[in-house]
Amino acid sequence: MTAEIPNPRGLPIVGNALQLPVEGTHQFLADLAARNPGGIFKLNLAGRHVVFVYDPDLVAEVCDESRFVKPIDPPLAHVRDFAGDGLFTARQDEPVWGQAHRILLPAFSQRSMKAYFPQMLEVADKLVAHWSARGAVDVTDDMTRLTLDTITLAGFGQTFDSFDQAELHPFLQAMGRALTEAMNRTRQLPMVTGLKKKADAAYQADIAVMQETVDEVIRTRRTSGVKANDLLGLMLDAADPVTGEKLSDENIRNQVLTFLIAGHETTSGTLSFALHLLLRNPHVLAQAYAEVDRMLPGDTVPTYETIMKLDVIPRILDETLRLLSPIPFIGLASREAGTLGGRYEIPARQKIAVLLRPLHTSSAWDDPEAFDIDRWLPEAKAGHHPHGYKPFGNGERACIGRQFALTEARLALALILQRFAIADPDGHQLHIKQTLTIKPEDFRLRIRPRQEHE
Ligand code: MNH
Repeated sequence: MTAEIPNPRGLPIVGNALQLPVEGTHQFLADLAARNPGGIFKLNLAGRHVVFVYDPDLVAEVCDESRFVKPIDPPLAHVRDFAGDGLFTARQDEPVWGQAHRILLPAFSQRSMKAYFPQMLEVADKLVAHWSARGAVDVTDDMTRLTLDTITLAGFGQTFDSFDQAELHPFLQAMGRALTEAMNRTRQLPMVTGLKKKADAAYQADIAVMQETVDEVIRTRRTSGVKANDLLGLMLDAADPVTGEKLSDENIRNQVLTFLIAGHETTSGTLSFALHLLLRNPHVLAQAYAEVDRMLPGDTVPTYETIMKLDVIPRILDETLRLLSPIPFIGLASREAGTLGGRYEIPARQKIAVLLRPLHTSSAWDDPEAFDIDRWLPEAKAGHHPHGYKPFGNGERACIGRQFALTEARLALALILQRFAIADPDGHQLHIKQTLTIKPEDFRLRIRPRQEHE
């Protein structure tokens, strides 16, 4: 028996595209998911038919890499305007994806995380120093300073000194606008995009700003003569063990730009969301303080080993990534025609979007809306649906920076809680800003040094 995939009604030609709000697309899709409890629906977005899935059994099917592959469709096809054939936006059939993946993998081994730790600590200390001089802070901006400086220092051996600047780095402003434009273009008919000359001029200018930043990073390393084993060192010098080829200059530029974006944006969102959720869940915050006081009493300097032994803080991060995953969806496409769930017929090259929040709060979870870090205890984890949680994506195209992000985020949270009492006296209302990823907007926090008051 075959069945129709539920399809909320749209207008002719543009289909459902006009129903997609500019801001809050993730909320619109989450609302549709709530109204379609079967875990699947489809939309016609200006002629692109997309099937949205969030039932964990259906997600298990689309995560089968023999049947589905990551396509570079909008919005990623637009992100490719500036990230080119870097890892994130390379097509699966481009040989350079495999070459770069094999060349860069050693930069993300456990050994490398240990090697990056002093740099991660150096930047986290700057955040602490910055906060120590203040009573109120803009959380999302400072988390962005932290994560951007961490990837540039650990990955490329350079620093943007973001905590010394009142404004966020020009790279970030250009990136934010370019990502927003990439999302706008996803919602427009190509004809409309072609008519918007001013938007295109601004887009090209922002891309140029990002590329100049990247070229400067590469030039600085090349002229320094430094031979380092970090991310940039591997990009410049290492050969692919399989083909023996090195990355081209053009591809290195795309990789550096990719890592400058992918290497900070989502980690910054995760840390901001974690602080938001801790303030909403004081009993968990108390557990986190207790852990920090036990493992890092006084102003003990954290070591890599201590950070790896933390238990409460990592579970806070796991649970934050479940409820507020900074990447709202991952895109896939069917290799061949077939059926989903044994009853929904799909053609070859069908575009699929896995909606992460609806997946992460499906009925496969107990009390799905509760912020409960105990679901990440080893005994409880054994009962999870194997495809119910995908904050880092799937398969070969899953996040290469996962351990980097988690190590950096554990350290940052531990240091913040070691040093500061945090409060949001006005009860922060979560406003989410969406570009390609989501982050809290206007999230301000009251902080005071802990030692003096306790
Ligand atoms: Mn990351 C791919 C989530 C941190 C570098 N990342 C992905 C994907 C998700 C993701 C989801 C898959 C996207 C897709 O299927 O289209 N990443 C995260 C999250 C965090 C994160 C939630 C932080 C928390 N990512 C990082 C960090 C780095 C990084 C830190 C680099 C240091 N991520 C990447 C790269 C890819 C990627 C590179 C593309 C990998 C590939 O396709 O080969």
